[in-house]
Amino acid sequence: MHRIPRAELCAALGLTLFTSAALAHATLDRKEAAPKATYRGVVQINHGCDGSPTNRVSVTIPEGFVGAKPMPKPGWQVTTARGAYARPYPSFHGTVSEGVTAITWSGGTLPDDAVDEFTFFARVADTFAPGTAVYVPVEQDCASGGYRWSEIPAAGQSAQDLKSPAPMVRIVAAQASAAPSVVKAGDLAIETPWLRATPMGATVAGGYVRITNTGTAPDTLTGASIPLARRAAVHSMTMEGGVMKMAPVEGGLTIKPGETVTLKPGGFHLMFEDLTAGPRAGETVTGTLTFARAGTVPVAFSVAPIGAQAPSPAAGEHAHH
Ligand SMILES: [Cu+2]
Repeated sequence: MHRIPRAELCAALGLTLFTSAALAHATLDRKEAAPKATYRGVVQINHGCDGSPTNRVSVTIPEGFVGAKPMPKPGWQVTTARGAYARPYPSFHGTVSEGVTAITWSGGTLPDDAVDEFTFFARVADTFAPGTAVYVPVEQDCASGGYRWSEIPAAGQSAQDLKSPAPMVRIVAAQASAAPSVVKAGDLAIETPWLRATPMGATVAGGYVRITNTGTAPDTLTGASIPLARRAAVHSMTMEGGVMKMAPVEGGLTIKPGETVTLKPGGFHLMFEDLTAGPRAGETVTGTLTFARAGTVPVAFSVAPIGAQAPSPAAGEHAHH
């Protein structure tokens, strides 16, 4: 087999094809994170160590990424290190002052000529200014050799100039400004559209939303769309002989004047079918709702974790106890 020395391959790709080291090295799949939202950190390991397979990946959780949790990975043991944060952060239940500071996956084997992903979730604190670059150092150890992806570019320097750059994620503006919580469409007020993240391999996803009819004529929700799904339908869910059954709502779901209809788990819902990819917690998925009178309305669905019974709190909507 023709072999290109790995370091040269990285350099060639980095210089000729990519504005950043997108394919080489250790990278983050999601390069933007919003304050007060869940960030899904997907560390991609793109090669081994000069032919040697990777068998340990350790990720340092940056300050301000709160309540980090690893995603278990078949064939790998996961361990976490905990420590004090530099300052306390608000959480759903008061404040948190310590948590997971590093996550290590070990004991697996990732061949040099394959790629794999190591995933964690964390909540992004509201202490970051938009535009801030946050670095996520990664240690990669192979059967023979290893890398420390921990270099941070100095002012005016490009990550491309570094031999072992730390993966970087850019803080963007809080989601609240990007996706208003109430969308007005004619006489309808559409609130908190959300999806539930799906397990690997799932072919359907549930969608939920609250719709209020402020007008004097009824309207009917007849359909919906997201780019991840080929089809969608409005479903009802009913208990029949102790078994939950769902069925398409013939003709769509009518919202009478003055009425608020809430689509939620266990009740009416949007069923997105033939998924081409699963919605992932923390993402925002743009889509549409279609009504008989109000027409097709663009909406942004937030994605809550698998099995969630309610949408993740949006910015400024912390629960009070
Ligand atoms: Cu359904």
